[in-house]
Amino acid sequence: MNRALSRSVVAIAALGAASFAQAADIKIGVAAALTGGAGQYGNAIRNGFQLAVEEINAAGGVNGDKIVLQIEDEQGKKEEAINVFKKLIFQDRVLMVFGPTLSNSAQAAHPIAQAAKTPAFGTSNTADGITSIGNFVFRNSVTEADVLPATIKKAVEVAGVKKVAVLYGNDDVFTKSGYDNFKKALEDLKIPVTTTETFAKGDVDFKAQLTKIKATNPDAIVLSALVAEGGPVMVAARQLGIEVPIIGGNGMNSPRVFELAKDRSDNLWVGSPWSSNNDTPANTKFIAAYKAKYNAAPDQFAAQAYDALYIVSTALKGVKLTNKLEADRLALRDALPAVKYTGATGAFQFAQVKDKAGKPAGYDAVQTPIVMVTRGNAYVIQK
Ligand code: MET
Repeated sequence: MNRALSRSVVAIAALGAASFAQAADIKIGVAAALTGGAGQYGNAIRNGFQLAVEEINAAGGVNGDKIVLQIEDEQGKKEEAINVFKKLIFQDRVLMVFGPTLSNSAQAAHPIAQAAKTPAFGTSNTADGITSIGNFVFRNSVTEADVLPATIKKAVEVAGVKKVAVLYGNDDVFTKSGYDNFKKALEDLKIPVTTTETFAKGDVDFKAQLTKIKATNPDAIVLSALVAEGGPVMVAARQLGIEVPIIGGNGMNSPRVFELAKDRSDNLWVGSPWSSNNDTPANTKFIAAYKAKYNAAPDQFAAQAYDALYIVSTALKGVKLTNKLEADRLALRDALPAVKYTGATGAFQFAQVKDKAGKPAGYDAVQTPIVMVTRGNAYVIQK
């Protein structure tokens, strides 16, 4: 039952009683890439949300109200993300929308939420500029700008990387932003680039680029890719006898790498606030609950979605919902920035960013990344 309807039914039942406290549903939208090349990420995200909503509702919901998730597949395509956002916001009249999975789609869909004064909350978007869209846009995914310098620095310290080749996807908002941030981090650390090569979404043959890269004899390959292309890049590099570390961005932090690259998946460096080896009480509880429910290990994307729903439910506990959608959306927006929460991904808080004109806009995550290296089909923390 939707909120408006359930309230009025209760009102009739109460027969004019002065006050009544009756549970209502809080409808929240989730736009995730459940199919297509980004499906690996989107399914982990959906699982994280579903686990969190079960736990939150079992523990009494939000001040007695139950959260109901409406989950839609945006297929990792920006046109679909726009359609799904419109449907959730205008037709289903959800309180807020999580997602979409890719920054490429968020850049297209979040302006719709901003214009409709509906909170949009990314849990996996890491490209620059997403939260600059406006003050209804939030994310708890840590940006490439924050993670990549830490990853490169660690690889330089530990693996003695002195010069690198760069390979990136030049037709996607996230892979392009990863490239921009890698470039800046390399300049800051005065690491020379031997060559810069590109590929496009859907490419399957990377031999030409990797052959050029091999000829420049780099100490590492810096790779800004989504896993659908990044997994095959790793296989092709190792097949060509390139054994140097591969330094990846957020797209390469997915167990899908192990499915795609199998025994060619070692020596991949990534950074993230979340690690399966981080044995804090909140993370240990999350991993055990996830395994019990799905009979599979969670990943970073599941962890971020799981924490994101707790962040929103923490904000909602301080909000008096009025059943007037516009007011409730604004009240949630106003309550979110102050939330501090320690979950599976560690201690979290928001920081406000500016828009292109320098005016205060949306909210990014403040979290410390951990650097990890793949070994034997696992991400191992690199101290
Ligand atoms: N971080 C990616 C993006 O912003 C999406 C998740 S897959 C790494 O597009």
